[in-house]
Amino acid sequence: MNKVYIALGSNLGDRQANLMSAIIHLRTSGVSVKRCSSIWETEPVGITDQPWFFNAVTEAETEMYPIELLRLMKRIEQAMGREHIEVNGPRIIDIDLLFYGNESMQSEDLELPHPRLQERRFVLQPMMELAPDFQHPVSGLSIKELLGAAPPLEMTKFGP
Ligand code: PH2
Ligand code: MG
Ligand code: MG
Repeated sequence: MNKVYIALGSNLGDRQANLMSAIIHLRTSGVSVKRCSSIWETEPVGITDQPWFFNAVTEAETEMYPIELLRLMKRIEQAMGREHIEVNGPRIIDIDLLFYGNESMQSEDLELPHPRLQERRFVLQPMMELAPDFQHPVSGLSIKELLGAAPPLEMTKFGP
């Protein structure tokens, strides 16, 4: 089994239901989701003129190869009705592979670890709840250290 960290984001429709639905899709397709972070409501990064996001990170196990997992994640996005109108624009659901064990790879379709995670407090903060000491396989820095160095972002924990 391979341990993976998957980031979820939504800023259209019922954002909480969309995150839950993505987890159910993963679970029924060979991805054993073990633990989930809190949901965080986060200021949009990049295109700032769009609704705030709900973001969460899950820890999961799978027998799938990275590229199979990526294709599954894209299929789930499609099945949930995601439309690609604008790069980094509003979306019902975004499912991103952050880490696949300690794998590091670069292909046309997939880069591991996720190339922009160090800049993104909206993935580092939720992952901090699950695995603060997990080390980035290339830089060797822990999630805690990466979070300490990440640019500031408005975000609050959603729910109790
Ligand atoms: N995803 C992006 C771009 N900007 N901002 C926030 N707060 N959360 C996201 O999930 C997000 C983003 C591209 O995938
Ligand atoms: Mg993304
Ligand atoms: Mg994506």
